[in-house]
Amino acid sequence: MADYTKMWTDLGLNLDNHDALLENLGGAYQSIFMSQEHRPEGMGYFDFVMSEAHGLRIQELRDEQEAGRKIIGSFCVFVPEELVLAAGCTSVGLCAGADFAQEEVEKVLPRNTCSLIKSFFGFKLGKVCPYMEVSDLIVGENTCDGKKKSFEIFSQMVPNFFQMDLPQNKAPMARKLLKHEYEAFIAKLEEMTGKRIGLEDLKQGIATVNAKRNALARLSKLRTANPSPISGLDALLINQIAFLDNPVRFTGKVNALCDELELLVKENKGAKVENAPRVVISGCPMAIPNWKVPAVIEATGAVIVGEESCIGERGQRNTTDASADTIDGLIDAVVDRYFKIDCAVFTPNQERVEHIKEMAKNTNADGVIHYGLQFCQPYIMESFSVEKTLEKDGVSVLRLETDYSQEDMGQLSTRVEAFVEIIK
Ligand code: BJ8
Repeated sequence: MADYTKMWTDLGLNLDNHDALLENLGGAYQSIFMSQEHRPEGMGYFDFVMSEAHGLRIQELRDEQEAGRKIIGSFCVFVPEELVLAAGCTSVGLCAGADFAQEEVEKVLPRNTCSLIKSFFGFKLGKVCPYMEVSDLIVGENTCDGKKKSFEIFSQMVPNFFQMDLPQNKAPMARKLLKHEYEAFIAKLEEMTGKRIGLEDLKQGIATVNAKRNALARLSKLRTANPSPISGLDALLINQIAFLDNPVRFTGKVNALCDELELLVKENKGAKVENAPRVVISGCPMAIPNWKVPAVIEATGAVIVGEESCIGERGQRNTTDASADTIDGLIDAVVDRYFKIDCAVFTPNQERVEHIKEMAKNTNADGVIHYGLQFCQPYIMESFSVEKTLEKDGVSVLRLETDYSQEDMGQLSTRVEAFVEIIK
């Protein structure tokens, strides 16, 4: 990586903390990703993006800012990238997947807060996240109690914050609320840019995001092959990078990788041996660099064939209908697409269990591992009915509850190994 010290200093990062984070991240990446065998050549691009995630990509975002674009940071797949792009802005994901500055965090948040929330607070307090610092606007959402209450505190730590309310059920009134909130978000974006979003802008925003989702759907489909042509770790990495990279370039690279994977499938070549135990992971999102559980699973020789997660299928499935010829019609189409997301903050949420069943069937999975972050009530509570429903259908389920620390690695490995033994 080139020397980005000046850029990081200008962004207000704490250089010592930041160096420590990059060193840890680099070490974890080498041992988890680069040690894998049979990686497709197309992963080279994604390795490069990761190596430059705090360098070249941030430089690109700053160049975009100089050219007049605004950078919009967010923490949830309910914040529509289509609208951000239509406003001539760029969207970046801010969820973090590692513990940082935990002592400082526990001065402002209760200890029994999920790791995902503690992590983005730690990245802010430790001044180590260039994406947060480069963002012109940060969007928080009212989803789980942890997020909505912690955003009350977080919003005081950043210069420009926008709170989006979100429904908690799928009733017609709830859809109206979602539309209202998306219109308020559009108004905020227009106020920031000083420009009205036009019909063609919105059509283009939808087309760009649809193309990205279609490429990721193509990748998901290729993983249904036996042997799967790509490891679950690499597929997760691509889904994580989807929140950071330029969407058009990213789509091109995912499609190029899929071309290569199609050839591997034809040649019966896989990331793991044929008939390796196949697992679907379901539950809380896994943000960079949260690779702990997938690494434990694939170290057993099993292959992860799908992620029922917002960094994965739940966040990326379904495209937006771009056929309307009015702005209001297109906003309705955006609302319809997002209203289908079956996050566990919704109640009732039977659709999610049905989706997990469907994914397990379509990917020929031998079992489902439910991943819940400690203190995440929505997903951990829902994991009981997921387990019950799937097991009634003959699908084995392992429920894991963990955090971002490495302390439970031994226990996790033992439980996962035992589960893989059962399903193989
Ligand atoms: S749409 S999953 S991205 S809210 S792990 S912070 S739920 S206590 S992240 Fe999410 Fe949007 Fe839903 Fe998806 Fe709360 Fe649970 Fe923590 Fe979580």
